[in-house]
Amino acid sequence: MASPIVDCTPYREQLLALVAELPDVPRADLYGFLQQAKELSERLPEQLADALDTFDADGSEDGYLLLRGLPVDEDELPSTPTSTPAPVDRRLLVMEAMLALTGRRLGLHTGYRELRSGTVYHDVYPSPGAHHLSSETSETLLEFHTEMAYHVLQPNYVMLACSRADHERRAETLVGSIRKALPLLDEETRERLFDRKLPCCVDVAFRGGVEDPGAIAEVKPLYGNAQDPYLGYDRELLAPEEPADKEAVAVLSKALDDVTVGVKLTPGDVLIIDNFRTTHARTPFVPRWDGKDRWLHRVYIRTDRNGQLSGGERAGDVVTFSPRR
Ligand SMILES: O=C(O)CCC(=O)C(=O)O
Ligand SMILES: [Fe+2]
Repeated sequence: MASPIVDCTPYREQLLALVAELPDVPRADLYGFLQQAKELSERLPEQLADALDTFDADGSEDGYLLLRGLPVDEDELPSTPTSTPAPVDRRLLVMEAMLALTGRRLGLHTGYRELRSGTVYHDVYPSPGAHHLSSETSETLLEFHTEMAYHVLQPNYVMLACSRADHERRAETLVGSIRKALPLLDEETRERLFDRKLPCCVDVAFRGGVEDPGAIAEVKPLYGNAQDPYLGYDRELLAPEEPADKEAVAVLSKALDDVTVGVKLTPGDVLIIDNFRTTHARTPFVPRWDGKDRWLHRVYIRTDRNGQLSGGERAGDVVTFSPRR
């Protein structure tokens, strides 16, 4: 089985040369920036390009690809942010450039209007008193979720780039892959969950200011090809009602736990999560609020897999919420 880890240390110089051709202030003209990244993504080191193309075409057992040893800002890295979104004039960080170059090889960077003011690049950093469903949590487990499984324009990939790890290097990003979990499911569970719409709540950003709108979406835990299905699984938001559905979701949940793999992101890593075949989580860690806390950069990528694009879209587009039903 192919390793999910691609050692990128041999490509550092070549990648830095591509970074130098990107605009220095990405948010000043994000469309232009991502267009330039698309052109440069044709010149990625061949083995890296092949790994991305293969992952995009076939996915993998693990459901993720980890690019390790990429170039990173070392001395000049600013303090970990304490607010979002980033200032429009913030200079390009090397890890953001990696998300541009490798992400454009895969598809279209997409912003979500209701999330983080519709920005495309998100800083992921701990924040005191974060909502328990938020990526800004730290000392509590961020539970398993398929990113925006309830959104019609659900991203195909979640990409996380690491500029700083947590001080103690404890935080693990967990990935549970349906290709690994499926063999653990009995026939009855598979049949129950396949193509079955279950009530699903949505993240706070998509609640339209209503504290608890309830399960306003419907999500199929398994769908697509019954032999090699897609997964929609959110431990907090999925809200099955019928006893047989609850039971089947519990079996799926256990299987995902049994196959979970943890990745400790370190500076120079880009983690590409196949958001149609996995669910992911993050284990607790202890922030110090000293400007050097854990700092990731996140983008969402859409591709035409499963009809996520209808034609004419551009990288950098911002889409509005429609719940899956
Ligand atoms: O912090 C992490 O490792 C993952 C957080 C997360 O789920 C996300 O940003 O989508
Ligand atoms: Fe996430």
